[in-house]
Formats: sequence, C-alpha cells, structure tokens
Amino acid sequence: MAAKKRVWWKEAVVYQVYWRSFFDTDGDGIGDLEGVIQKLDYIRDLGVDVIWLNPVYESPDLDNGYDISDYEAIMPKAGTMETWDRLLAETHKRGMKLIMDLVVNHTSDRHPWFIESRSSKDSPKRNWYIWKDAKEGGPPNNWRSYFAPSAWQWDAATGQYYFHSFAVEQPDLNWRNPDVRQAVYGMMRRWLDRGIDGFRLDAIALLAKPEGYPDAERPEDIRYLTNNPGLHDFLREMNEQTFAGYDIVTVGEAAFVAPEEGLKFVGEDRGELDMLFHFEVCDEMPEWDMLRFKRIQRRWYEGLWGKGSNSQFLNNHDHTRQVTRYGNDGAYRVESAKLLATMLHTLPGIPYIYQGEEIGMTGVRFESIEDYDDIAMRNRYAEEVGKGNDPVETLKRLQPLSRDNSRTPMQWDDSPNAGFTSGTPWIKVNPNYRELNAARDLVDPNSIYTYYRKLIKLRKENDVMVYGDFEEWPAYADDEHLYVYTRSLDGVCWLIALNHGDEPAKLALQGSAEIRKRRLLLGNYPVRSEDEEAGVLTLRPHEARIYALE
Ligand code: ISL
Repeated sequence: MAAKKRVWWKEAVVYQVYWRSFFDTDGDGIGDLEGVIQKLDYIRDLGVDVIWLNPVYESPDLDNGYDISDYEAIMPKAGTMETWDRLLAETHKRGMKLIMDLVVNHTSDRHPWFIESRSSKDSPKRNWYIWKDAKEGGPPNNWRSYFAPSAWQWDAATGQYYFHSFAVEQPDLNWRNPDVRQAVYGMMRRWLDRGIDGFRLDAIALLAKPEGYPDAERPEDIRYLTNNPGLHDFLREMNEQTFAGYDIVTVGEAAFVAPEEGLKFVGEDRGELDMLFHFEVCDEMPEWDMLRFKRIQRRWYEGLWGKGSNSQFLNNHDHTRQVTRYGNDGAYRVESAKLLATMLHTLPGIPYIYQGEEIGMTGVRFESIEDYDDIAMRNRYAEEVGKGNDPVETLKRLQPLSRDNSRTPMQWDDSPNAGFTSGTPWIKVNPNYRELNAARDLVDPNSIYTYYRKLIKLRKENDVMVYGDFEEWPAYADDEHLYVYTRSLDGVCWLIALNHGDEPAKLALQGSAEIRKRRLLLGNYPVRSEDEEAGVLTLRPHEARIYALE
C-alpha cells in the first residue's frame, strides 16, 4: 500500500463532549462549558488528544444546538465567550486540541439572516435560503425531511415554501449563492483565528441541492438530500478559503456515502476535508451483524486506505449506546464494552470515544414520550400516532434507536443525579448510575475506563495501530462471532482476536501465527495459560486479545 502521509490527527483519539449532558456547575440542570473545564483532567487522563465539542453557539435549542441563530455568540445556558476562551486555553494547556462542531447546511429560523430572508420576496437576503412557489396548490415536490413528513414549509406572509432538510425550524442555506458562502467562510476564519484546531462539519453531504427539485421515486428514502452535483466544488472552495494555511483537522459528517463517494471528501489529493464520518453502520445496520460489519470494514479499507482517512465509531449523540445496540449490556457488559473498544481502536481509522462509552454507559427505556427530548423522536412519534398507530407500540418501536439513549447525563458517581447536577436534570439520568459510574471505574484496575487508558497508551507507543496495514484472516471471514485480523508495519505484526458472542469459541492459529511466538499486549480477561493448547486459542464470551507476533 502507498505509504500514508504522517500527521498529528491521524495518530489521535477523539473524545466527543455533548456538553449539555456532561457536567452542570450552575445547578440549572444543564451541563455547561465550566463543567467541561472542570472535567478536562478526567478526559486528559484517558490519554485522548482531541475534544470534539457539540454546538455551543447561540440557538433556540430546538435541535439541541444544531439550529444556530448566531454563529459568533455562545449559548447562555452553556456559558459566555470568556468561558469558551478559558476552555480552549485549558484544553491546550493539557496538550489536547479542540475541534468545534459547525452546522452550515442550515441555520435556525430565528437567525437574523432567515428573519431578513422571510421578511419579503424582495428582501436582499431572500436568496440566502431556498424559496419556491407552490406546485398544484401544495409543496414543490414530494420530499421528506429527516425530521418531518415534508421538506417544505409554507410561509403565508410571502406566499412561498421554504426548504428544510431537518426540522421546520432549521431552514437550509442556499449554498449556490456566493454571498452565503462568503459569509460562512468569513465566520469560519474568525473561529480559526480564535485558535481552534478544526471543525466537525455537520450534515456536510447536504450542502448541494439538485437542479429543479424533481419528485423522488421513494420519498421515504431521503438519500436524495445528499451528495448532489456541485457539493465537492463547495468543499474545495471552502478548503481554499478557510482551512488552507491552518494546521487543523476537518471531519465531514457524511450520511449515505459509500467508499467511492467517501474518497471524494477525504482523498489526500482532493483538497477538501481530512477525515470522514460515514454511517454505513450506525444509520444502516440496526443491530449487530458481524458478517455485515466485516464486509463494511473490508470495503472501506479497500476504498480509502493509503488515500484518505476514515473514523471508527459505533455511537455518538445521534446513535444509541454501542454496548446496548451492538454489544451485550447485560451479563457481559464490561467484557463487551472492552471488546468493542478493542475493535474500534485496532481497526484502521481514527477512533472516536463518545462521552460515557469509556465507562460502558447503556441505553435507556423511558416510560412515556414525555420523558423524551429529541425532536426527531417526538416528531416521528407524533407522525406515527397521527396515522393511527398504537401509542404504546409506537413508543416501544422507536425507543431502541431514539437519540436520547445517548443523551442521558454523564454518570460521574452514585450521588443524586449521578453527580451530574445539583438541580433537576434536563433529561432523566439512567437509573443504573448507582452501580455504573466514573467514580467506581476510576478506582477499579479492571474497569472499562482503565482498559480504555491502556488501549490508548498502546496506540501512543505503537505506530502499527495507526499506520499498520490491515488483513483479515480468511479462515474466519465467515464466522459470525470470531473476528480475527492483523495489523502490520515495518516488520511489526499484531494479531487481534475477538469473540463477539455469548459462548466460548475456539480459534485455530494459522500460518505464521502458529509458529511465531505470541506476546499478549492487552486482553479483557485474565489470561489462563492452560487455555492456549498448541495452536488453538479458546476465547471466552466477548473476549478480546491483542498479540504481538514475534
Ligand atoms: O442521526 C442520524 C440518523 O438517525 C444521522 O443521519 C443524522 O441525523 C444526520 O447525519 C445529521 O446529523 C447531524 O445534523 C442534524 C442534527 O440533528 C444531528 O444531531 C447532527 O449530528 C441536523 O443538524
């Protein structure tokens, strides 16, 4: 494989801070930036390099900050620009970097740009958003949005529809308009000049819309919102006019892309973005399917390795807790959380840790729709029940994938509200916080947190985890539980053996692994010598091992 250009962010582990659920210092029940500052040592002690901070800009908060009404002010419930400046300084002081989540596909409907745009059809900012006349008395086409049955909202005052890919309160910017692009680029440069270390670019595959907005064959398959002609021209121009010249990292959140499309975003010769966040797992694989996961990993490795950088994650603020959705959050929760971590950190790509994943936090099942906050969940529930579906059945069906599963407060200790707030939390705490919390993990040498620290330390000390070529063992490619692969670099060869199953599994060593000496570098079970009969490993339920082959 072509040698990969070495650069700091390829060697990084990223920790995602969903600040509103992280730590509350003023008792209003919502996390804040001061709370992030007070927990920076906790994050640094994991060994991570980069913090991804979810949006903190001024916002009416209908989509938890992803509806921005002022790109250059901090949402008061999060803190002030002074608090933000301290967070950046304190992050840098600890040798870590901070990347900001930025939403430029749409704004809040209360952004001054949109208020101006909707004020009249002749407004100088009318064309900053996407306005269309009605067609046959209804919306211009049959498209759905992510969060609503139609992607169009009627504005009676000016007698036109406006386009929104997400909620009604999130009108899409018109990226074809060079004034919009220049205004966004200027704002991005001002954030870069404040010293941030990069951006996570939200919903970035949606910037371009197709000519003429034709009706969709299948409106419910909303991929037509993404990857339209012109997108990569915008990204190249964005790079030229903002990122170029800064030593930063840019991460593109790109729904509905396969490797061929993904390479267009992050190819090192493309001059667009640095790292891809794709959703072939989290959006398109509802529950664990090892053979499908292996195929996805193979395709993305073949598509990107040596040409562009991918990320590895199984949950975030939009996707339910990985140990619940893709692992075993019951009898084997600790082993399973460690196995998933081992897999994400030894597969090719930059690993992301979503807050609470490092202590094995689990998904929740609230009794009533009233306990749910997520606009996507509430809108979908209302839509389904509105169609006559049974409310109890609808809630049960929507719960597993509700984004709120990952948004319950960070579980710091076993005090009231898990030590997250002295007030009433904005969303209920997972009731298992009494036995599942960071305080307990920090003092337990066998905890998930301790395991993550060892895993990250291994990465810091061994380039093979970052730059090593990946090769899956063909003999186990069709095994539904065993996942066996090597990472190799400059003569160093590691064997990773995972048993993603509730039963023990035997792994017959092959080829060089059978004859070469094996040195266990890290495992999630205490290793008993007798279980390694000559050439056959017996892996216990959810057992993960990393060996150096010498
Ligand atoms: O969560 C998803 C589907 O269940 C993702 O596809 C996600 O909605 C989509 O990729 C865009 O997500 C981003 O933009 C949204 C915001 O609600 C999400 O929190 C953010 O991650 C609109 O800004």
